[in-house]
Amino acid sequence: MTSILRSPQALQLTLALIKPDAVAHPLILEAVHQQILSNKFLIVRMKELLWRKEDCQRFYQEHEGRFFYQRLVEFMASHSGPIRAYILAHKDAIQLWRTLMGPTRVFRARHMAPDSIRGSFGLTDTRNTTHGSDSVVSASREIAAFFPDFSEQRWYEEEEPRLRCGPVQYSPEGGVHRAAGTGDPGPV
Ligand code: 3AN
Repeated sequence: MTSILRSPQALQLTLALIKPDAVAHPLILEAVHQQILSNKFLIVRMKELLWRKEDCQRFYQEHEGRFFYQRLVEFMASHSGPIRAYILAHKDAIQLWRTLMGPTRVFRARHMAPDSIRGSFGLTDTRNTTHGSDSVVSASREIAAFFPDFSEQRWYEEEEPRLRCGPVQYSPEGGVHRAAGTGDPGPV
């Protein structure tokens, strides 16, 4: 695996997913997007996609054999509708996004973190609105699974220093942040 040199101050990346039930609901989708913006994440990439069953199986491989695995894979696959994937950057992206999501189990989320995303919008333990990477290693693997053309190494060399030092512009049309005033046409 390629090792990536990061300065101590570097922005951290995480993969965030909005699950099909929430993407299908425009008000929930917008509320989650606004939470991302109001918590000062930088949206590095964003896309909506239909997920093939084989991709879901690979992604959730670590849960194979658990009682909820089949249900989870079926739910995330394309017949439930599109999912939205984000690469988010923040100094503490992984932990911050997981805190905003709240606990995995919805009854816990409702009781222990009622204002969290899952506490507010989660329907069941499977339909729990969002996903977030749980470590730096998972984040790299999950980002590569959803954004195969994205080079983390190149991003840390070229985009991260400009985004970290600012100024940064948010484009509501594209739904992503860019370093401002560089003439950068944006990610390719
Ligand atoms: P998280 O998404 O909070 O990191 P993981 O990675 O342990 O949780 O689980 C992946 C997904 O599997 C969860 N988002 C949830 O939909 C489902 N899941 C996990 N644990 C359970 C459970 N005990 N019952 C039902 N579904 C579960």
